Amino acid sequence: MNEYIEKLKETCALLRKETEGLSEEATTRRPAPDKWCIKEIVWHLADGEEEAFTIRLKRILKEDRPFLYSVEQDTLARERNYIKRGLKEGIDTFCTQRGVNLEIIESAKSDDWGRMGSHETRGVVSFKDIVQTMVEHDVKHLEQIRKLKKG
Ligand code: NI
Repeated sequence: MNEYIEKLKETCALLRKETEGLSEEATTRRPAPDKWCIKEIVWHLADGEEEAFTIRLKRILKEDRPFLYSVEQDTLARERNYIKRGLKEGIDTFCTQRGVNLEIIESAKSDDWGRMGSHETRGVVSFKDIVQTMVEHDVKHLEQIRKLKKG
């Protein structure tokens, strides 16, 4: 579990590093009309950190097997016009909310890691599963950003 926490702590700095010095054009270029640009990925991470992960972590700790809703991420990216938002603001928002989530995760007792919820699309998930999903989600989107930079 500690290795998950270490991974989750690294993402904020990696996000800053990977996007440092990129032009507006580079951060708003979609590889295909229906694919996200770097700015949309960053804001997806920022909003998802709270709207998906904070909510799930808190509810699974507090409630008895809560039903956890999935988030319509593509819809949100368009509706909220992520591409028009600030990149730095998105990273700052992500980093702040990651701090909140790390506090929740680090203050959870070892028994809490086995608490269960029922996710709308994934089925039965534990607190640990959610944390692992966060780690994998970071890795996936950081990789996506690296690929987009190469063009
Ligand atoms: Ni995602």
